[in-house]
Amino acid sequence: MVGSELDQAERNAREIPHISGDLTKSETLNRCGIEDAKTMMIPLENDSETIMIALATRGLNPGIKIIATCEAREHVEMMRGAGIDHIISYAELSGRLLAHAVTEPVVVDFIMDATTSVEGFDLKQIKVGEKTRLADIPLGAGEKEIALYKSGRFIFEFAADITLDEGYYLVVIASSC
Ligand SMILES: [Ca+2]
Repeated sequence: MVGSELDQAERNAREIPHISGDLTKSETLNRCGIEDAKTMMIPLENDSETIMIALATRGLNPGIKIIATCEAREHVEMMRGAGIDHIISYAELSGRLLAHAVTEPVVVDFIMDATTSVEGFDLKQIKVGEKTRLADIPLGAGEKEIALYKSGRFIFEFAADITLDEGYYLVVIASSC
């Protein structure tokens, strides 16, 4: 993780390797070993800065996975063009939540809870590394699989004794209550 505004204490607490610095400077990108990195997260509020950093990052590491936030919906396509793999659009997200809040406020509460690990329940993913029976994948106390995912599709109907090939993911809900 790299960023000038990341909460250092939180990063330390979670033991996530991190470097602080100006992302628009190649010195920072080099210092964080961008050429060997697997993932780049760009949580900036300035879309043009995000695009600049993504282009610089992609140039230094063609195989890296880039995740970024997007402030303006009309920049999403541009960000895709800049090689950003996963774009989180606040405008799109808040628009959807607002629309849902009118008719389905419980669903909005569910999404809000799911997106913060501080309280309530949590959602997590488990990657299936090799052919495994679903029943043999160990889950913690209070954890339950709610969906399977493969090749861009979620599967909600599946047998408890299904055998999963490599490439599947489990979406797991973790609740302490
Ligand atoms: Ca939560």
